Amino acid sequence: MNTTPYLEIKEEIYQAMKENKAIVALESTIISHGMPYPQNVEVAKNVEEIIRERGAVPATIAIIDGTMKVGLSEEEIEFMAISKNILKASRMDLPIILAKGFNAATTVAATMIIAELAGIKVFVTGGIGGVHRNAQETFDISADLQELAKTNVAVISAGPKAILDLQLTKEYLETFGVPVIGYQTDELPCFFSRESGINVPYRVETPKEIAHVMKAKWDLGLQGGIFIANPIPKDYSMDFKEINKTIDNAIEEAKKQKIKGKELTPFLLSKINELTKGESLKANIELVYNNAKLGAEIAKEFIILS
Ligand code: PSU
Ligand code: MN
Repeated sequence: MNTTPYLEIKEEIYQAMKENKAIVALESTIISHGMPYPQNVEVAKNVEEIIRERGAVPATIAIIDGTMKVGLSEEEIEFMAISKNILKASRMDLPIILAKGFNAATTVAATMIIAELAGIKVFVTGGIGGVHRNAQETFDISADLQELAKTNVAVISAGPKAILDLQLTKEYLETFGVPVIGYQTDELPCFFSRESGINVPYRVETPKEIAHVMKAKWDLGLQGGIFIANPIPKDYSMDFKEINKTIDNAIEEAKKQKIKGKELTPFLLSKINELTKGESLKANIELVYNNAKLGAEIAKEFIILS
């Protein structure tokens, strides 16, 4: 189904929309740049399955040959996972990638834009981008945060990635009026670990409450998203101090190799995976599954309210 020359919604998802079923958007940067092969394909498929098991419809989003695809076939998921020449698309990249007909994985920011164009309100990811450490000098602040400030999609993640400056990320979200909600937690989870030493402004206990927050925000006409921080399950949570040491080493290595801009996050994730001998990847996979479960429940509750 083509709604604009740029957007293509998979038939199954288009049908689900007509039947007012719960739909959950998923990003593709995590597939193409966030995880190594073959775990990336496995995770991309399992996440969809988890969402289906809960009675919602998954919509993995990516750009293929310059078309924004909402919902991918198995072959397309494999293509995004295996192909070496996939770009990483954030807001700034979209016009060029569409005009030139490139292939690109979508970050949180780009996935939010495309989900909103398609009318999808709930989006599940691993961790959002944020204010990088030392951003005072580098100005490296993920466009994900600005997107949360202006695009009406609820984003479920395991918190900002621990490679970031968590306190500055929290301040930035506050300045731009983005509700930050801890799901069954008072502490801001930070991707690999449940703890960070930083409080969340608000805590909620149920998916239904989150759906009410979404409805209240958008009923008021308040522009922008909602950030739901869902802590990684206890069994997989890594020790905050330990993982921080590893992150410091990875950041040091990035500095040495002069890695900057959009290469930085994928570099750090893969370096940390190497340094933890695969432990961090295991955690990353589990937190994504955990977010998918919550996302499906929120999407179902929101359908009831809307
Ligand atoms: N979550 C993961 N792995 C990832 C990302 C999120 O578990 O690779 C991606 C998201 O797509 C996010 C991006 O938008 O990292 C942030 O990149 P940057 O810091 O360059 O904005
Ligand atoms: Mn950046």
